[in-house]
Amino acid sequence: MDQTAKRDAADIPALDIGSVEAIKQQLKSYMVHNVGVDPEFATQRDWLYALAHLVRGRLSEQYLETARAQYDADVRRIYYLSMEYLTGRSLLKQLYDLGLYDRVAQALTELGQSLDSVQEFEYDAALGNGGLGRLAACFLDSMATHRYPGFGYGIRYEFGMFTQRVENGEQVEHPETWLRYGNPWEFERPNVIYPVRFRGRLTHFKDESGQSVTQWVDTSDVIAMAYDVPVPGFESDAVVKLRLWSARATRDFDLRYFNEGNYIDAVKDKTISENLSKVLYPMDTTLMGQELRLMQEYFFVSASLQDIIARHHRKHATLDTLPEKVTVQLNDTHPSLAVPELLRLLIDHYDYPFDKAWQITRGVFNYTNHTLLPEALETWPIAMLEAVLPRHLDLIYKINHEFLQQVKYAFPGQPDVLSRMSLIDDAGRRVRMAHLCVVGSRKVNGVAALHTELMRSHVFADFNRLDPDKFVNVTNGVTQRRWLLQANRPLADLITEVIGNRWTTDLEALKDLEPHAEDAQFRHRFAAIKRANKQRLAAMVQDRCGVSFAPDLMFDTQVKRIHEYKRQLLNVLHVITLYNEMRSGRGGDRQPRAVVFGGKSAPGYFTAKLIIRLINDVAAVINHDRALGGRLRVAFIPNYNVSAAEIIIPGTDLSEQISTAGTEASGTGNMKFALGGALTIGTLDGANIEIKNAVGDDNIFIFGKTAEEVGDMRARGYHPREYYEGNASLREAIDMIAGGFFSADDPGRYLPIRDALLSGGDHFFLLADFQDYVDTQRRVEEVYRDQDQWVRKAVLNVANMGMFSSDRAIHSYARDIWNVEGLPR
Ligand code: B1N
Repeated sequence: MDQTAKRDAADIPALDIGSVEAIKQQLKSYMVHNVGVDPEFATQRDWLYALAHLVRGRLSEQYLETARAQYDADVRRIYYLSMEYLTGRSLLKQLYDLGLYDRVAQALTELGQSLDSVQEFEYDAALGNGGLGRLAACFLDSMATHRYPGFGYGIRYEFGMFTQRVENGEQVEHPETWLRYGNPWEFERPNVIYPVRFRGRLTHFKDESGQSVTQWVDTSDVIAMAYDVPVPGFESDAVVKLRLWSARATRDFDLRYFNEGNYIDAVKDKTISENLSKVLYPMDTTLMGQELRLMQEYFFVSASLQDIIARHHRKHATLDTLPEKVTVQLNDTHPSLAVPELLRLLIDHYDYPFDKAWQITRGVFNYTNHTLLPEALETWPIAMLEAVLPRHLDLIYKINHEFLQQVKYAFPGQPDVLSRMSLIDDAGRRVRMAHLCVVGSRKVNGVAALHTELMRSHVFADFNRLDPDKFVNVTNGVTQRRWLLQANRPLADLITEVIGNRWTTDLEALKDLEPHAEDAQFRHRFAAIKRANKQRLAAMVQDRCGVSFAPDLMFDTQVKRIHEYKRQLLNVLHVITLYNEMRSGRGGDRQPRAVVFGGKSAPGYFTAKLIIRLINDVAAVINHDRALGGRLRVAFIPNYNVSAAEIIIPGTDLSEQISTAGTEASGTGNMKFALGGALTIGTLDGANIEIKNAVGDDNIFIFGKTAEEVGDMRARGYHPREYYEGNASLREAIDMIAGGFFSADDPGRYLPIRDALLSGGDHFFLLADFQDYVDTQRRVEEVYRDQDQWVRKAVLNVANMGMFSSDRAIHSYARDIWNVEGLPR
């Protein structure tokens, strides 16, 4: 090739999408060339695919530019390792990011289509359970927007989070076939493949120089194949790559069996190895110690590290510089095997001695802890690790030996400290993955101030004494592009009209709204937008639940995973109390309200499923009680997911954030609601505390025991029965549930709920917080009745959400943990 030809090939061609006319031409061309359909007969879904392919083409241009710039500058790269990415739909996001929204909407209109209806055909990418997965999606958006050299790794699950249907009031799980029509955003990379090894055995021998060498042999291998999804930033021209691994059977494996002539068994075994990326485990903060899950975790970690090393080698001959050029963020302990895996690669494949390899490894990783709930802390049985990953277990023992030497030196004569800090549990049967992460990481962070404090003082107290600088806080955040600009366009437009659009990339700018809280004209427009959003939510409730919500009701919402610690049951107890007061006229004149619930339960979580059923039973009784005259309505919206959240959150007046203090690490829904102009009723838990500090005590409704008080009660002995016996309305509500008032067809259905509260010990202190909650709900009503005052507070909430942007979170990871700078916007 001569120089001119080379230069020509190096030019990145640009799609012409500069005008409505050009976009129309491109769309028709994509319809013919990529979708293979006559534009005249194309369906709405066909238009979605033509459009998505066009947008993907533009993203690819930007990605290549981004990648070239990063390669040339030899930047320090940030790798985010997460088992979950809860992206939702992407079309509108990409159009906003690329500044194409208006032009594309116009082009579609001129083609006789509508962007609004076409975009509905996109499936939600639900490769995550809840907050942890959604946080990962927000972080990729913020990294791209602020031009950080970020890169995400995960698993391309064929079945993401299940679809929830409600049948006879009960959750029923249905598989989510989101790939049925293909994923138009991804690039399949059949040539980006790595072997991932499992099982086998270890052999030990001495090499020529007398060094002892361990070899891992006779393994069964699976191939990891890459799919790349470009994630654009907002008006930044930068793109972050999300690389998702899919499991394939090795060729070798196929050949062996095919040659033996056992066709059926060969295909069967092939299916078994391809099962690795089949399904997302639908569990949020509760674990299931299944071998397949362990294998998934190792599968994506091993492929990702091999890929990271390959990319490093394109520019650097040695791995000595890995800590300087690479930083890896572990999203909880799910990718914790990355620590022994990098160690293994350095020792077994690149001939580093243990000490040097361990030094490099420790310089690369950081770990984010997302929960302190004991049932969610990962530990794996040693016997399972020995069978599935014998070499890693061997290295974990070596790491532990080294580490405990250091502990002995730091805390002489304290054997109890040694056993508390060990990577192996007291019984010697399980590996503590969180300890492995802490020992293998440069920085460890919690996700809200209280959570980090509890992490330092409780679960990692010994580690904190050993190395206090290791522990830092980075409070979570959410992207204002999705949760305000996209999900609440009318409010976004009003804000921009009044204070300009700087808030889209610097949320602190919202502070300029504060004076407008005193402007009656502004409040009036703000309230009108809320009302329209409530009508949109009411239409969804009508459609999905067949329940009508009048827009002057106060819309009171609790949407999140169903879990005892999140205390949906406390909300139900309040709803029943309100019902009793309304129908007896006992409580005086009450503010009419519509209570919205939504969320999925882990399929095997008996109590959570029973709570869903109770909500639906209570809703049926209340909604059919004509004596109420529509003053109280209750709906459980099935299949809560990102797309549903985009409608539910902006249409809410009151946000329920009522977890037992000390249990919700951060919460991120709390931030989305406040950003959408809802007021919060909440406990002093997770990021609620920081929201309270930001908006001021007068603009939030706080109730309940503090984390410290909860701790004291637990230590001193807690007696839920005393609350039951001492509180008539609480007793009435519980007795109605337990006595079959809401389940006439099966009066004993909810006895397990009464037992969990009374004889079971009420682990989450619902009864202790009940009266304060009910009283605080009264205060909410009083404020709501004074709409002027309510709207003023709502405006002040929005104005003070600046710090809850995922941009702020990412800047703080970059400064305090990663030591990287974004390229200028
Ligand atoms: O992570 C979110 C926090 O805002 C929430 O408070 C927290 O509950 C959530 C095992 C988890 N913690 N742990 C998980 C998810 C899946 C799984 O298999 C645990 N999710 C959270 C973001 O920081």
